[in-house]
Amino acid sequence: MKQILLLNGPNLNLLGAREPDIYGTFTLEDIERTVNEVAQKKGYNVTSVQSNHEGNLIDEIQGATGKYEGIIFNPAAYTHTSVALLDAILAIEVPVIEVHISNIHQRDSFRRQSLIASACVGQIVGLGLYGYKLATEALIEEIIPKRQK
Ligand code: CA2
Repeated sequence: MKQILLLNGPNLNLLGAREPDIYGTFTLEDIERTVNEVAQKKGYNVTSVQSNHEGNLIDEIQGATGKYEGIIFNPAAYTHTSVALLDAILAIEVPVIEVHISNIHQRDSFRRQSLIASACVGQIVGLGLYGYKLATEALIEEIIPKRQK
């Protein structure tokens, strides 16, 4: 079966426990289940990785070539700081969709900039859990098939 990588960055393992006004009440497990359900119905398998460590995220991205057809990525706070993640995405051919639960453009000024956005095929913000669902559909229905033409 074709494979997709769902990659979540630092502190997203705390979802559901704190800051529900910003991030909602769903958990990381809910995200992983949702992405899995959508992907499985369309014939894709999902590998889910959450890490609090920048280097682990980079290792996952570097290892994606030949393994995954696409990546759904919420780099959390590293979105706003990591040139290393940008470089890792630029180094692979695998399409990456950037997802944020909150609308980063409505928040603190330092959250308005994404250092990885220019290397991603698209960005979904502010739609909570639904954003992950949309990213899964977009990858499978639109992005991956177009690349294979
Ligand atoms: O909106 C998003 O998805 C973010 O990527 C979430 C990051 C934040 O640094 C980005 O600016 C936007 C933070 C994730 C932390 O998640 C928590 C969840 C519950 C309790 C504490 C943190």
